[in-house]
Amino acid sequence: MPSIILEIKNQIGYISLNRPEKYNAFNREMALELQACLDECASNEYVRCILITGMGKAFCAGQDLGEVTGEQPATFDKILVEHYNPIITRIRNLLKPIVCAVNGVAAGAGANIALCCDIVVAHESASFIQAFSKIGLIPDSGGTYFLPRLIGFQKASALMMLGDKISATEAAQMGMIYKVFSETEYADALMKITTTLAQMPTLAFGLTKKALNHTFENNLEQQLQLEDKLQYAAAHTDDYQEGVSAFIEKRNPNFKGK
Ligand code: LHQ
Repeated sequence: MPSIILEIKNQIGYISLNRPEKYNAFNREMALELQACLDECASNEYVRCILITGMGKAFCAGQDLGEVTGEQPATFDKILVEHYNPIITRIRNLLKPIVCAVNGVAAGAGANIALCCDIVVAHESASFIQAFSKIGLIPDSGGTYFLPRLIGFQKASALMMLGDKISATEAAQMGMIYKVFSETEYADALMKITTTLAQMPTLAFGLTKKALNHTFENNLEQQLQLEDKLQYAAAHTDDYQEGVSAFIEKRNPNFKGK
């Protein structure tokens, strides 16, 4: 079985982390496969929304610790530079909406890969652990970038040092994730979110991601200039024409993602 499953249907790329017996912990093969699947979703014009989730009970337990403790452990340098950093930059630079559905525990790099996605939702049984301190490491995979920006410096700092297990409900309450769904709501909610996104103006989403990717570095003037440039691009899409026409004609828009 592949350690990552990619299924494309109804204009949605479904990416499933698939090492359930290891709680979907990442080894090198799996990290490279995830990068390849993200590339496929980026270049495949049919795909207009991506959903990342985990098979089995867990979402992802981060690095497969067996891989870093064996006879020929992968070097740390290689792991960040070749495995996790390219995953995070791909997710942020992929100009389509990426939903992460956290189905169970998300620990270490697994938590931080989830947190860099555009919309993070969770099953009520999910949890988030900055597990790094428990094994003497620092948070990586963008954790020190995204978590303080999501929940504030103080809470991020505490979670990173204490390695507390945060429930999905707490995560939603502190702004770490978008929403948590009960077992009965979960499947329908995922379907609704992804189907809606896949029918919306895809190019405008890509431009929105570009704007959001710079929001924490730019000053107001720079961000206003960036919005101006990106809005100009959005205004030259077919979907903008369609959106305005549909409004004037009092009908639902039929966006094509072009
Ligand atoms: C695992 C793992 C795992 C292998 C569960 N590996 N098997 C970057 C730079 C370089 C090196 C290191 O890493 C990084 C990035 C990182 O991600 S560092 C953080 C690495 N991850 C962790 O430290 C988390 C380790 N796992 C846990 O703390 C627990 O397993 C959690 C809290 C995720 C789940 O706890 P439980 O629900 O009690 O499940 P469990 O511990 O019984 O695990 C279930 C199975 O999954 C078990 O296998 P077994 O054969 O005994 O049933 C675990 O060995 C396996 N597993 N995480 N990371």
